[in-house]
Amino acid sequence: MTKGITFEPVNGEGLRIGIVKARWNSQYTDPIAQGVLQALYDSGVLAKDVVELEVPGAYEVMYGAKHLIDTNQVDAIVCIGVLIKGESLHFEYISEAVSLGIKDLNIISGVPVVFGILTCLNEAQAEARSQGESNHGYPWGQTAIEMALLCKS
Ligand code: RBF
Repeated sequence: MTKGITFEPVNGEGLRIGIVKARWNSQYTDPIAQGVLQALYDSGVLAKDVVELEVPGAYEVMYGAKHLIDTNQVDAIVCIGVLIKGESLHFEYISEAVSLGIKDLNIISGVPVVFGILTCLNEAQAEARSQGESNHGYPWGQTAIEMALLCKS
């Protein structure tokens, strides 16, 4: 499915998984979220145990994830956002903030938070990483299950 990574089969039944998805670049974040969901269901996670949250942009996914953690709704979270480099410096600032923010949540909260943020130089890269066989959402869903099981072990 994705270059350089393999996953053992796991049983995700009973795990509660959060998906925090940015609406910015939704033509890419929507199929990525579908890929995450497919991985969760393929591993036995029940639909009733999936909490989906939408936020405006990638900068807001950290707050969304923190909210799910603070309200004890989930065992692991996948944050989904797609940043595409533009004319301004926003790409650099938002990418760094989100990367560090998700890192902080992992270290401080004890709930695994998957870095499902694409940082793309152009639309073609975003397209290639969010569609079909190379949709990164599927392995990010598998990662969430593996880390939730690790957390409970
Ligand atoms: N959010 C994204 O998720 N992806 C982007 O590529 C993106 N680019 C942005 C570019 C500019 C110039 C601005 C002002 C915002 C951008 N955002 C993007 C939105 C950002 O993540 C956030 O929602 C807003 O800055 C409000 O906090």
